[in-house]
Amino acid sequence: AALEGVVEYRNVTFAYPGAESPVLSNISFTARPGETVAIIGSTGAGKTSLLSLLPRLYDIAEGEVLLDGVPVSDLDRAEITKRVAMVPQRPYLFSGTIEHNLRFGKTEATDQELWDALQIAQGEDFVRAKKNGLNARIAQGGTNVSGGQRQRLCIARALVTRPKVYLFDDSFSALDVATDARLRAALKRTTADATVIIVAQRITTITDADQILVLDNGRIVDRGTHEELLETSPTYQEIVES
Ligand code: DUT
Ligand code: MG
Repeated sequence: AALEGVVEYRNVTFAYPGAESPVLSNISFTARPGETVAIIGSTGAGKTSLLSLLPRLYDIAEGEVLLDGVPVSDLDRAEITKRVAMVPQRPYLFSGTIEHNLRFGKTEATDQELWDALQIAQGEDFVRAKKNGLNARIAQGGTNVSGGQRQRLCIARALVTRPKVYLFDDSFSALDVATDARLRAALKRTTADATVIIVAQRITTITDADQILVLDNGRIVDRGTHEELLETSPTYQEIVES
């Protein structure tokens, strides 16, 4: 089983180039196909930094990030992006049509696949409402769509690539509670066999995760399910109550 999408971080310590102290220290966890691992923690805790190491946006000095048992430092980025889709915290759209934006990275997708992805991402209605549909134009940086629409288009873009691993960096924060719930229910069906790592602010987004990692100041201070952490983790309790 070479291409399943097993993610393993093994004792990872990471500092940004030129920085004196690490932003992540001794991070270890495994996320397997069919599992959702959630990462929660205050702003600046290192959540985005942690995700960015899998698609090799940065190389690490200590420890290992493994994809299906292979250190990502031994894989080229094109190989990684075939298996791993990351929806960034600040989703980026470029000047062009909605279709161009959705096909980015997967040019051979059919229109039906684009509409299916939009339906799951709860973006179908607003694209259908546009006069030109998939051919409607997006301005540079996506300034002519709302923040929530931008997030949904970037989620749809990730779905189109049919990855083994999904990384969602706070991808649901601009959505209202009802849309967030619908989107996650649809995603859950679609990503049932995939590995999902999700950074979230809203606790309801992650209560059903198989494992929650509580990140504080670059370290995993607690881990477990929602129920376990409610019992054992003061840091988690603080987050839940805030
Ligand atoms: N940092 C840098 N350089 C970068 C990005 C971040 O030095 O290019 C620092 C800022 C911060 C730490 O790394 O002290 C962790 O940042 P990160 O963005 O990983 O934190 P977060 O948990 O994702 O914060 P937020 O909830 O605000 O997204
Ligand atoms: Mg972040």
